[in-house]
Amino acid sequence: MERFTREHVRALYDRPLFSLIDEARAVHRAHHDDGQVQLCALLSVKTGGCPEDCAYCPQSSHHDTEVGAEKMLDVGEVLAAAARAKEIGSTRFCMGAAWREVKDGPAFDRVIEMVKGVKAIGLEACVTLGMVTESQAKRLKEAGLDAYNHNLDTSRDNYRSIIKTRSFDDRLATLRAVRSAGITVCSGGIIGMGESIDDRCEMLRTLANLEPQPESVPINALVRVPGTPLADMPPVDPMDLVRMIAIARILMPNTRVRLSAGRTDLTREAQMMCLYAGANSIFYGERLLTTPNPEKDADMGLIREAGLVPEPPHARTASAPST
Ligand code: SAM
Ligand code: DTB
Ligand code: SF4
Repeated sequence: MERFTREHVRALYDRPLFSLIDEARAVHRAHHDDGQVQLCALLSVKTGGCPEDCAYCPQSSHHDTEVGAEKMLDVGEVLAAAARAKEIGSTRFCMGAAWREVKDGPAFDRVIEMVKGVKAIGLEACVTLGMVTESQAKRLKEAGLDAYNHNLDTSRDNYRSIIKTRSFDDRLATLRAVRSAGITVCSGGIIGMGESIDDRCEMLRTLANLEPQPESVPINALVRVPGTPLADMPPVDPMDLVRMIAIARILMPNTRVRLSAGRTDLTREAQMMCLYAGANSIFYGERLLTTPNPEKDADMGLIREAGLVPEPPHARTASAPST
């Protein structure tokens, strides 16, 4: 039996905004230190040339964007970026590769070295590498990996209108492999791709019905990149983002909800509202994977004005779930 029904989630979406935020806020305060925000750094370790056809993505070889296929970074370059991320206050370092799936061999071996190096620097390590098998996930776990990011992106019904080269079930299978290897799961999605409200609710419902629930859920607003099929989508209404975050918070009380891509298009006030509604993590540092993120000084200002502090390293005790 699934824990949350379609109707349950849709009823949350249709609630008056302030009532929804009030509930999200209460859940947030009951389960988290509401004065802290997690800062995560992102680095693209293998950019562009991806065989998948994800309509939103500038790195797909199916779209003609300014992002070309690049060589994989060296371990040294990645660790220098990780050290800098730590210096400016990030506690988690997430490395992305424009791969459909992990293939055993030298490139994967290099990722393993990157994970070990990031852990040695004293950061949480996260990777997002496309599909993985259980044995590959076990190798990542042995290297010390804390989290694997693999987004559902949209609802099952809407999936094929966004991605044709893989299925929603492929996505779920990778999440299972990651979970059974003992790595924490980071999975979320994107709004602003032309999806319906029901699609948004269904995406959150699938995430919330996972057992156990993901330790972190990134909520991205589409970054509209010229050359992608979704380049001309209308901008996301910031209040829709607030609603998504509030619902994620209510459905997944212990989860880290990350206000992810798209912040450069949001006002300071809209971002604050997202943090108020239950987001307790952001990507921090001037770049996401291939697109800009707010300046670090602007983010420090935002955090300070909201009366928050960056989460210190290893704030959670060993007995609490590592998220
Ligand atoms: N190739 C791997 C995969 O797809 O899982 C890892 C990298 S991929 C770039 C990671 C995630 O970035 C995607 O699942 C998607 O949610 C997000 N993403 C990519 N392009 C985006 C865009 N233009 N706007 C918002 N999010 C985006
Ligand atoms: C996630 O949910 N968002 C991040 C991270 N996980 C890997 C990626 C956002 C990418 C935005 C477009 C780009 O910079 O290429
Ligand atoms: Fe490739 Fe990931 Fe971009 Fe899809 S989202 S095209 S799998 S890099």
